[in-house]
Amino acid sequence: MRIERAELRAVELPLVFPFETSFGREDIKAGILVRLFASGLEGWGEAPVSRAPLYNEETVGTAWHVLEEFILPRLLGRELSHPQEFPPLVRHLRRHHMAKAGVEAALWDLHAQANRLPLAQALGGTRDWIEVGVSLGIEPSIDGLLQRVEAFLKRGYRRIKVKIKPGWDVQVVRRIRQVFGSIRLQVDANSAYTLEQAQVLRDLDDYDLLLIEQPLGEDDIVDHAALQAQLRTSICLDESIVTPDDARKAIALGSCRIINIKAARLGGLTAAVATHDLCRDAGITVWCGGLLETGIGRAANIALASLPNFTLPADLSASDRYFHEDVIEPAVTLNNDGTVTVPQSPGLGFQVRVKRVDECTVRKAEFRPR
Ligand code: OSB
Ligand code: MG
Repeated sequence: MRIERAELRAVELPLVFPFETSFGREDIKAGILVRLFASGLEGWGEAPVSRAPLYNEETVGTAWHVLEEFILPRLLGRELSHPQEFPPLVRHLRRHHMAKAGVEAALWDLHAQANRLPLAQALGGTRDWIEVGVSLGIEPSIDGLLQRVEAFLKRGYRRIKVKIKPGWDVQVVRRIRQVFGSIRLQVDANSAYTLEQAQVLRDLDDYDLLLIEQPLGEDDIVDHAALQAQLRTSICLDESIVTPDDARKAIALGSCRIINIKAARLGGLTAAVATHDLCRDAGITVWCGGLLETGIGRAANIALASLPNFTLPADLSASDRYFHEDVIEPAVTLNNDGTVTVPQSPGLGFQVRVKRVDECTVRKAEFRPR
């Protein structure tokens, strides 16, 4: 199909409660939505960038710039027969993975619609429902966090992830275990520690965590290998793995036993599936991460998480965990058994509420072949 026209929107959605990690606090979810028009169809994708370069180096501003000046001009007016033809078109552009991933997701949506396939099936997904957990930020007090944990367990979430940083780690995990017993529990440090602080991470070994996510440097795999050798608990890498090849190297070094797969961090769904397959062949556990995406990004994450080697619960919650009002309908809901149903209709499997998207749009532009 020929890509005739593109629309970019920078969006901002207020979060139902602030999300604080070791690198900062977010009150709103920012991002860029990509809408592509081809053969009477429209496809949607999300680049889940933030306003500041805190999780990774990208921002709303950098992604917009690179999309407008470099990525969209490579695509507009071009004839593509499969979304996998897109990554080679932009391979010479270094990094900017979230910007690329937003476009690739819209291409996958178009491709799935054109072939009357649910996106999950187009990607090789096999599950009708996925197990999900909730990711909870740093709170002003441990009691406040315990109340959140209780509320989400009551709603049926199958595992809890809590953000940690020095001073908000062992005592937090100890209290959660005391109050909630043997729930499935994991922690995410977002690079808040150094190898010199390994003792505190070793102390976490007593709490039977599913994993410790990205304890050390955001680009490190060497110190993580040294740390993994000292820990019983599995290290899971997030920030450090930005290409399938990074996964191969981290596995070879023994830097982790688990990998968090995010299509946006890896530059698109194609690279995410490749990383999933590589980890399956290496016997490495993977699960699907999230970046507080709007319903558009989350719909793609649901489809991705339906692939067979995603064996731990995804960081993927119902719409109401993030927003009062999502940009898709129906909203994502949690089943009573702590799962989310994978839609069976073509494409994303959700309707984009363009009116709601309009309300959230803070910048908009349209692009045609030059
Ligand atoms: O490190 O996994 C992370 C959100 C923003 C930035 C980084 C991370 C996260 C999450 C959120 O943990 C998971 C979700 O989307 O529910
Ligand atoms: Mg993480």
